[in-house]
Amino acid sequence: MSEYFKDINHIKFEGPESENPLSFKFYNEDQVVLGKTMKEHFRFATCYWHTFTWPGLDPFGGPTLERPWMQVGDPLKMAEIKLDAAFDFFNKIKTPFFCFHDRDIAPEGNTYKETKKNLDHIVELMEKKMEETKMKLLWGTANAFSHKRYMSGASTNPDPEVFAFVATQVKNCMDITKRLGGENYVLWGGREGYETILNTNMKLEMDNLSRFLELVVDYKHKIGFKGLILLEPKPHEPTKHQYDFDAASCLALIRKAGLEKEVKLNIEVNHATLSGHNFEHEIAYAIANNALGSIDINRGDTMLGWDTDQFPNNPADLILAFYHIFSNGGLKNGGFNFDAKIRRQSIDPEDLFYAHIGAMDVCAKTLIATEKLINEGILSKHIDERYSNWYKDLGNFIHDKSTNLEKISQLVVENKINPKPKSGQQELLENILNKYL
Ligand SMILES: [Mn+2]
Repeated sequence: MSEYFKDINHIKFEGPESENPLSFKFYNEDQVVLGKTMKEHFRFATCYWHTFTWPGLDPFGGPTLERPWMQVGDPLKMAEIKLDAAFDFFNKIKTPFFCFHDRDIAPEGNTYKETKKNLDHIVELMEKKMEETKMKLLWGTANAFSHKRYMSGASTNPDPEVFAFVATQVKNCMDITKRLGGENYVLWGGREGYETILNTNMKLEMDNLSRFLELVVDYKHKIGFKGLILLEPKPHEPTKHQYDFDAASCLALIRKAGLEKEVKLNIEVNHATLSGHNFEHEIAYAIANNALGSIDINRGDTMLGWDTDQFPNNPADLILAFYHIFSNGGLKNGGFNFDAKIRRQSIDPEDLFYAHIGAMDVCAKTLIATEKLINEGILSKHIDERYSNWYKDLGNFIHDKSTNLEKISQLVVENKINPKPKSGQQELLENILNKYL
């Protein structure tokens, strides 16, 4: 047990009537919903970066979070204290998984060799902690955006030495992820984009990104890593034009590399909203293209134009995405990772617990509503009916490969086809959805 969280006990399900703020009101890990327990459906993960590494900075202010492992001292010793606190937290909050970037868990050294030595040291301790706590790794990833060497991109950098450096970093992080039994490996581009076309060879940068994906998939097979490789869409931030803007742009990159069977997507709520879509759009788009891998669950703020990464707190923001996820069989290798951070004024150890408890409860509440929505089948009935003519004569005729534009035109003239507009009934459906919330 860590010193930092010593006053907090294991969080238990106590039901909606409980007055204990350090208990689950709706998340009951053993409760069966849609044929599986909540624990099996969500495969919740706590993230290492926001929860243990982020010091409370904003663009105008310095650190507000004075964690013991953020004090001045030997960086490796600090990483050990952080590891202790992180595993104590995982164990008490009961997310069965966690996720990390290589730089979250161990400090960067002066040389690559030194960095690797630091990482190996922490990974060895982490392996023991995982064994003790039965905690599992949902995915690992490499931080290829914080260091200044990546200011002009990682695999899309104009300098091939940076490409080689990030390739080495990712190779090492894939090795670690495999060693720790990680279930997936995530590539978040970070700075895979550009600021101005004035100094950018876009074709070469995109070719290099494609080459990078190829190398990563090739290495995955070489080491026998069984998990999925996931690409995480994010628009803007940090670069003005990101090549991995949204699910559609990521799929274009994946298809360019011919890797649609190998690389899937890690969809994040706040990245979806920043791209001008909503969460359900990105989820439905990924599902329609057989590309949904995993989820970073959080929320943005409609009044702030940046990635605020707040914890989810409203079932209405989640239910349509959940409806699509769970009516399509749910996540398999993936999980719900809390890529979310507390506000910088939430400086107490308890605040980290309140944030995760609230988010897990909101997800549980939404899942229960989603079960009803799926089982009562009202939405699916409306959609089936709206598209039903596609499964009849004309729809079959259009899809028949021997049909061509001439034959279609002929049919329209001969049968005097004259389509009549039909209501989309959006307001009716919004009212129906409201009943479940
Ligand atoms: Mn994310």
